[in-house]
Amino acid sequence: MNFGIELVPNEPVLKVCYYAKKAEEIGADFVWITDHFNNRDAYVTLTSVSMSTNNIKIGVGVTNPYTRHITNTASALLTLNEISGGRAVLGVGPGDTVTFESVGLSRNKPLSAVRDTVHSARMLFSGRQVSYSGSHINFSNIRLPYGPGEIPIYIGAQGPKMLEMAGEIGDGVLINGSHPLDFDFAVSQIKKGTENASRQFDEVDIGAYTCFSIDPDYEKAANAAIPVVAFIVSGAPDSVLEKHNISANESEIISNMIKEGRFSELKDVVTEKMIDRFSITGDPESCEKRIYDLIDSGVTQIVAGSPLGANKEKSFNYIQSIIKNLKD
Ligand code: F42
Repeated sequence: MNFGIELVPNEPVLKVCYYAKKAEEIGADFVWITDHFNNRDAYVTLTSVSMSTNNIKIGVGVTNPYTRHITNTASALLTLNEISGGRAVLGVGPGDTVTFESVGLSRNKPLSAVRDTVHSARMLFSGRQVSYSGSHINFSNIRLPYGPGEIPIYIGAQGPKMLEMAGEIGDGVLINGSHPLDFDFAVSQIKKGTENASRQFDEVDIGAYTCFSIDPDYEKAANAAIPVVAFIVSGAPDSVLEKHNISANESEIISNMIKEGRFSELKDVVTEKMIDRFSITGDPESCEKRIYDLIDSGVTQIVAGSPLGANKEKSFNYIQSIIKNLKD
């Protein structure tokens, strides 16, 4: 069982490094740094994180095939692997459409783009001279001489086809979800993928990339989770809303509030049920119970993501005892 901490570089890099060091100290196995161009750069942050830590695996969680070419991504990962002593991990997904739209990028053929990325990254990581011809990625006679690097590749996935493909070709999968209902389906899709590719199911590390908010005082934990849950509900596809019995109308109201910047009003429309379905929120005991529910659903890596808690510093202490119980 692995435990990861997601850190979003929307605050100064040195602060992110401080929390990454804390993640290592409390026994986490992975620190995942998100990749959005409107936050601080993921690889600059990862480089700094690698210099501030010693053992924890450090992953980009997740990059995409559209804003960065695979040759740049592979070069960054091999460099990170070199300076971190072999701790680099590549997470790749189809990317976030909202940020793409603002720079005129379209998420063309996402499935093939992610598949090409995984295959060509493995070739580039080999350090040999390689060529690749896919439907999204093409290059010839490229050699990254600072390889080889044994760099695991995780796929960020929600959709049925992406999940199945992650089972076929991923070393791991990162699923944005916090509730067992999301994982029953996801795990069966991943299993289908491993069977298609004649792989063992336990070759794939199944990560729950959760919205996590821990505090002995439920109200405080919930208040910290509300903005993140609001973003998740507003961006969730109809199928996901239906699964959790939340109407498209409720989602639209939240979406409009976010667009209009009415953040202080979100607490009136984000319900306790939404918080329950789209986050792990509550006191340490109930958060720990939710983690065990996810493990029962087949999850093998819990990633505690934003906001972590009402008080980030204290959250690490609560998470530490959960990790200790998990590992004992
Ligand atoms: N996105 C970011 O930009 N930055 C991050 O840091 C980030 C972190 C992250 C962590 C975990 C995680 O699960 C997701 C994360 N994301 C992040 C979001 C991620 O990049 C994706 O947006 C998210 O995972 C949603 O992906 P999805 O699996 O739902 O895939 C979408 C594209 C989808 O529609 N998938 C369909 C499916 O069934 O899986 C497949 C669609 C399909 O078949 N497309 C065809 C094809 O060939 O690709 C083309 C169809 C056509 O149009 O012709």
